[in-house]
Amino acid sequence: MSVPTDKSGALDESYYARVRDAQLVALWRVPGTDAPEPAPAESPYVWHYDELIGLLDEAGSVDLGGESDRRALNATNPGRVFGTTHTMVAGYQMVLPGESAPAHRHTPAAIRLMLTGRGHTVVEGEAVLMEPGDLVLTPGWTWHDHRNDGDETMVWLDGLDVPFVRGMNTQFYEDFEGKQLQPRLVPEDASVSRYGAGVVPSDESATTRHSPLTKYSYASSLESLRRLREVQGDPEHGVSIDFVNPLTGGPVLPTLACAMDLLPSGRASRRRRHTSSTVFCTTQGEGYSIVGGERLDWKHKDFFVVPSWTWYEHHATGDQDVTLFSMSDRPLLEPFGLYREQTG
Ligand code: GTQ
Ligand code: FE2
Repeated sequence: MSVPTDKSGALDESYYARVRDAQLVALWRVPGTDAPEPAPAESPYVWHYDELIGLLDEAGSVDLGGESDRRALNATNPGRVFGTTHTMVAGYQMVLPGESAPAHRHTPAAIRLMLTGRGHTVVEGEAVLMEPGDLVLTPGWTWHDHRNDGDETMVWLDGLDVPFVRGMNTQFYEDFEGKQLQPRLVPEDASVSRYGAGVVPSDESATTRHSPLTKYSYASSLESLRRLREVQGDPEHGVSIDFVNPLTGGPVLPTLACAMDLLPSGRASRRRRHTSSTVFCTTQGEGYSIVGGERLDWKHKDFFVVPSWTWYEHHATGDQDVTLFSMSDRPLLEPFGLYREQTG
């Protein structure tokens, strides 16, 4: 605003009180109105599996009797009341041998990254076998239940777009009739048979906003990363793959994108930042990341958050090559021209 030089005096507090009483705010007093770039409230943070498994175990021997029939501990960013970022929530879920979590559906979409044990998630009648490192999708408004039919405790990483969906006032939820497990309608891993080999059935077009492939197995992710590393001549900063909808090449879910990085032992990733926020989970190896100037040490099964527009880089320090799974909210930004990234 150009200010003529003959203006004098100032507004007093009674003016601002009257503005407030009229349900208004003076733009010239709104913090951040002229901020040149984002300054997220969220902090970098790491959650360690070895520390948290004790807390999950304690909840394993009691009746939870609460709002959810899921034994899950959601990670709260130190800069927030709820949510690991402003758009996503991540956390560990535990299902004991013989236990199940009854079917329900909700508009928030979820991914599962299997960490220990073996069992099934059933999605819209398709039972999907989950083994460590596997990525399983339970897209928004699809019926899903979980069952541990093995003899080891199952723990996986849940990742959901709940803060985004609630922020848009669009959360809907419903229990499956009788709060039971849903019937199995197609053969086990049917979507892997149809879409899991880099080919798709002829004449099939996308009918949903999410990937029709329910599971991306760790064995095939590792194999893709190995081949990519070889064909790219073992690049200094490792290699990365995006999990995609095989019918569109787009992200696995309309709100969440998933990827996996391979960082060879002793190497470091490029330094980068982007307007999307990211949750990383270590699927193999150990190392540390520098996120917004803070060092976060991690090993197998630990997860950490990189807030939006925050510089980060990863270092693989152990003898083993590192694989890092990640989920991000990038699909929420790209359609609106809000995705930006920098490397350097
Ligand atoms: O397993 O269905 O962490 O509905 C949060 C909401 C897990 C689930 C969460 C959920 C689930
Ligand atoms: Fe759910």
